[in-house]
Amino acid sequence: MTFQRTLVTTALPYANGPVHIGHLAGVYVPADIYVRYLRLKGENVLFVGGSDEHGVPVTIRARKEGITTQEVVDRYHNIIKNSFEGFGISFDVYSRTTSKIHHQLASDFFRKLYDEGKFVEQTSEQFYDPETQEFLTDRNIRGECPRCHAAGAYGDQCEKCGATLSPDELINPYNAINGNPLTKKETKHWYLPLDQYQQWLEEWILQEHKEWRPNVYGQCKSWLDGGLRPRAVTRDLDWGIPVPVEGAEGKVLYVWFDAPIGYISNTKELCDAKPEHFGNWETWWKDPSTRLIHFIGKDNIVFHCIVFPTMLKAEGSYIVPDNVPSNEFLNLEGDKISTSRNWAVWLNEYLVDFPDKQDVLRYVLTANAPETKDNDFTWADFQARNNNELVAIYGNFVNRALVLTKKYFDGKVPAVGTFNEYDQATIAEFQNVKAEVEKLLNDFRFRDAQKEAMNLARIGNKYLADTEPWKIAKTDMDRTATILHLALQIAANLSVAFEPFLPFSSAKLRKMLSMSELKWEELGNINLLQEGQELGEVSLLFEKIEDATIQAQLDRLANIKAANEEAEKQEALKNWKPVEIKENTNIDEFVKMDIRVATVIDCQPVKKSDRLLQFRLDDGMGGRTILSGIAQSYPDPSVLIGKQVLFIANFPPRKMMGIESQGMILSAVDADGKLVVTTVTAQVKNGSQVG
Ligand code: B3M
Ligand code: ZN
Repeated sequence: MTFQRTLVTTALPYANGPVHIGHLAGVYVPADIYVRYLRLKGENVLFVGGSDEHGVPVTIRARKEGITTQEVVDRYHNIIKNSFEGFGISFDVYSRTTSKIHHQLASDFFRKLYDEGKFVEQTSEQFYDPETQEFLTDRNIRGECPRCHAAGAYGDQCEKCGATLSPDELINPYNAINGNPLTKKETKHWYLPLDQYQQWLEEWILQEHKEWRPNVYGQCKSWLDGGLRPRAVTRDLDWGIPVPVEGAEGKVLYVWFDAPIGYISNTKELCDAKPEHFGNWETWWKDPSTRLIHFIGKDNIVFHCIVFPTMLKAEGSYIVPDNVPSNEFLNLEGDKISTSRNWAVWLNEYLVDFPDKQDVLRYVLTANAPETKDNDFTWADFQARNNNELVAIYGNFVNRALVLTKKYFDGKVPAVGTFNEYDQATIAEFQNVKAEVEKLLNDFRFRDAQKEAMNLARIGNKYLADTEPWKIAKTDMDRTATILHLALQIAANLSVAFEPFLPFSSAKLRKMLSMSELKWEELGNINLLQEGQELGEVSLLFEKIEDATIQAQLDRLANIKAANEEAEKQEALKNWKPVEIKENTNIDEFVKMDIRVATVIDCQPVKKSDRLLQFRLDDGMGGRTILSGIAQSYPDPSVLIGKQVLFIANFPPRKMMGIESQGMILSAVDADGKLVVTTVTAQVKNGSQVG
C-alpha cells in the first residue's frame, strides 16, 4: 500500500494542569520532529492536537481550587496551548474536547454503535457515597495501598509505590473529596466487548505490525495473551458528554471513549473551517491511503492500540493506525515526574526562565529521549549538552564561518576555487549522513537521528579547525575564500538538517545566511548559497549557560522536595493513631535475646536448596555463618554483600543441608510475602548490640 498522506496525532493532555518536560519529551517533540521532517520533504501531512477536558482529573482540580470545572479547563487549555506554541510544536489544529463539534461527533459515534447493538449492557456494583448520593470513579476513591500501605492511594494507582490498583483492592476505601466511608450500589453501564475483537486485534497487531516498537508490541501482546474483557465506556458523573440514550440520565461517556474521538473532531473542525487548504476531514480518517500515526506515552498504549482501534473497527468506516510510536517515561533528577507532587519542570515556567532557549530543551529532551527505556532529566546534563554540544560544536562552527566571512570578505559569500582532496573528503562524508538521518527518522528513532545531525555540525567544526582559514588568510586569500565558501555551504545545510529538531535556531541561522526555507531534498547540496550573496546580521546561535542559572533550578527543586516531605509527614500524622496492644511480652524475655549487627562478607545460594542463602558475616567476634530462608526474595544475593544486618547471636547452632547455621538473620515480611533483610540507618561497629 502506498500512502498518499500522513495524519499525525499526539495524545490530548488533560487540561488539569500545565504541561511539563515529560509531556514534551515523550510525545510532542518527537511528533513535531516527524511532522516537520515530512513537511520538509513536501509530503501531505496533518498534525492534530488538543486538550482532553473531560474525565475526573479536571473535576478534582476544580474542587481543589474552588472554581468551576469549566474555569479549570479554560485556564489550563490556554496555558497548555501557549506552551506548545512557545516550543514550536507545529500543530495544524489544537482544539479541545469541550467544543461543540466534538460533543456532537462523540455523541453520534456512541449512538451509532448503540443503535447497531455493538455494546453490551451490564449492571454492576460500584462504590457509592450514601451521603452525597453519588457513584465514585476510581480516581475519587482513596484508601490504604494494599502493596506498600501508604495512606491515600488512589483507586487506580498508588503514587507512592507506583502500583496499578483497582478500587476493590484498597484497604478502607473512602471518598477522596469528603472522606466519607463508601458502600456499594448497583448501576447500569454500556461496555465495549473487546473480547469479540480479540481475534481481529491479534491478526492486525501481532501478525501485521511486527515493526511496531518492542515496548508497544510487547504491551499489546501481553494484553492479548491475557484475554480481553468488555470495558465500560460510560460513567456515573456530571462532567462530560451525556450518554445519548433514554434512561441514561446522570451518565456521561467515559473520558477514554470520547478523548480519542477528539482527534477526529479536531480534524473536522480544521477541515470544515478551511476546506480549500486541508480538504475533507473524512479523507483524513476514512480513506485507506491515509497513514495514521499516534504519538503517545506508554501509559496510553492500551487505549490507542486496543480500545480506540476497536471503536473504529466497530464503527466500520474508519481507518486504524499504521503505527503508534510510544515512549517510556522521563524522570526528573532521579524521581518520577508528578503533577500532584509538583515534581516537574513546567513548560510555561521554562519559557519565562529561559527566554529564546526553546531549542536547548528540545535538543536535550531528544538527546535523552526515553525511546527504549525510562530516562532521567538532570539540570547538570542540560547544562553540559548546551555548553559542550550546542555551543561548542554547532554554534562555534557557525559563528566562526560567519565572523571570518565578515572579517575577510565583507560579509559576502566568497567565490569558490577548486576543492582539494581534503575538501572533497569532507563533502563526501557530509553527504553520506543524509541517508542515515532519513532512515532513522523513518524508523521514529529521533534520538539517533539528532545525533547524526549533530555529526554534520561536527564535520563542519572539524573542517574549520583543520583548515585554519584565519592562518591561511595571511598568505592565500583564494584558498581562504574556498574554505569559507564551503564552510558557509555546510552551515546552510545545517539549517536544513536541524529544522525538524531545532526550528528556532534553523530560522535564526537562515536569517544570518540570508537564505529562504529549503526542502529536505536540498540536504547535501553544496550550492545553497550564491557567490557574492550578502550575509545578514551575525549573532550567537547558542549561548553558554552559567552555573548560577542551573543552581537556581536545583534550589527550586530542593524546596519542592522539602515541601513534599513535610506534606507527606503531615498526611501520615493525620492517619496516625496508637495501636491497641493485644499480646504482651516483657522486657526480661526480650533481653534474653542477643541481637547484634554484622556486615555481610559473602552471600551465596545453598546448593540444592531453592530457599536457603548462606551468609558469611563479620560479627565483630571473629565471624560466623548463618543460613536464612530468604532466597526467593533475593534472586541476586550479591546485592546484600557489604550491607550491615541484624541477627540473633545466641540461638543454638543448627545444621541444614549439611551446613551449620549459627544464628538467625532478622527480616521483615512485606505485604506480598517478600522478605526484606533488616539493617541499620548508619554504619555501626560490627558486634554492636541491639536493644
Ligand atoms: N488525557 C491521558 C494522558 O494525558 C489522556 C490522553 C488522551 S489521548 C486521546 O495521559
Ligand atoms: Zn503503594
